[in-house]
Amino acid sequence: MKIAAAEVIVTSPSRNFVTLKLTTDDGVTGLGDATLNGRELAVATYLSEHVVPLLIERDAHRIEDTWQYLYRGAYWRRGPVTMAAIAAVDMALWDIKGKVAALPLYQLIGGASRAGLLAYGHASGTTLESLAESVQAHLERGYRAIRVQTAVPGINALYGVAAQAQASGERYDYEPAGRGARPVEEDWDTRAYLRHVPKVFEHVRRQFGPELPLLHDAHHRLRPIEAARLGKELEPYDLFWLEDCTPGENQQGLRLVRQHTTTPLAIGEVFNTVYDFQTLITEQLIDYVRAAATHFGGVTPLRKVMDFAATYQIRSGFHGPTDVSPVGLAAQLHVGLAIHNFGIQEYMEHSQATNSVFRQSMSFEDGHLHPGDAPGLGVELDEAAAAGHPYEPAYLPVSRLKDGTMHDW
Ligand code: CS2
Ligand code: MG
Repeated sequence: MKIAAAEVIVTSPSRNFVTLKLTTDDGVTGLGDATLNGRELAVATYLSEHVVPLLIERDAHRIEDTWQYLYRGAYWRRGPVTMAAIAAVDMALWDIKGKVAALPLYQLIGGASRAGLLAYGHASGTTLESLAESVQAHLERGYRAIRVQTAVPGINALYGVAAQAQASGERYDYEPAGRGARPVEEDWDTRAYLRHVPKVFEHVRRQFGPELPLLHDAHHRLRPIEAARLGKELEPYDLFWLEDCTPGENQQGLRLVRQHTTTPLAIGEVFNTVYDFQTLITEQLIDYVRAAATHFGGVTPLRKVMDFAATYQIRSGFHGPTDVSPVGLAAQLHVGLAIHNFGIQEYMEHSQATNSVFRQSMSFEDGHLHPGDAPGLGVELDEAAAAGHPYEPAYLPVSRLKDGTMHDW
């Protein structure tokens, strides 16, 4: 079974997505997600100019060999553009293999280890009251675990707080920065943030009790000693995890954080390969692997990093924002269902427009996700609908300190 055609499809139903569609010589199709938020066209071009020509005539069954060919065969390895492109090929080949076998992907990689995947949703608010309403709305939707983000007095605009989306009746900001040729600028004040966040969790715990798993994302904004302080001050509120407390590049910095706090740590949504996790896993500096199938080279390496993590009792917490397409989400739902060391799955629901372009077999019931039992990944792309949503430039915001200094993501 040979790869006969490969097509890169860029579509923008609520936000931009890059999808690779492979077709075999006997007409089986497979989809892969190559979406890299804010750099979508770089991956689309990498795929169409440098990968698609290499795929034609290859044996569609040789997933591992194709992965190694694209990874080891390029002199300059790794990086988000390269790894998102390889991810799309890997996912599409797994999708094809599942369709040929007439089995959902999770059956090909060991079968289900659980009935469904505990998912967390994103509650946020500009005030403690609107935050509580958002938590309550998530509970009513069935969520059994909730990420909590709030506005901070002294910071004018803060990423991850869905003020506009709530006003317009949508559950989330599908594109927090909105569309445009340049990123919106937000501000940041670490001391104001550190003063406010523990009070927020005190409030939420008092109102919603001790059982509900609560999570928080610091979006890489802190220095190690600041993250250590935040983790320590959040200990009374028993967080499920504190995410991206520091930028992941400074891996030694996590040693300092770990020395001071028992709040569980999750890192890795911007990581591209197992090497980015090597120190964090072997030194047990994190508790959850945040990789996304889409930015980590696909299903094949995601399973491998989770086996590596399992030997250190580290669990999964795969990245599931709306900029991971339904195809990428499906890939990680299959992996999460099959592996033993699943932890939790992030779930930011896609918009109706996105769901009308990508038809999914997955379900969300009683706080748990399941990838469904359609063969392969279980996602179909409506190409006519996709064509009705052309690409538009869109960027995440950037943040600056009060004196104008650019701050970390
Ligand atoms: C966030 C993401 O879901 C998360 O944890 O950090 O919304 C992230 O900011 C975006 O995926 C960036 O594209
Ligand atoms: Mg995050």
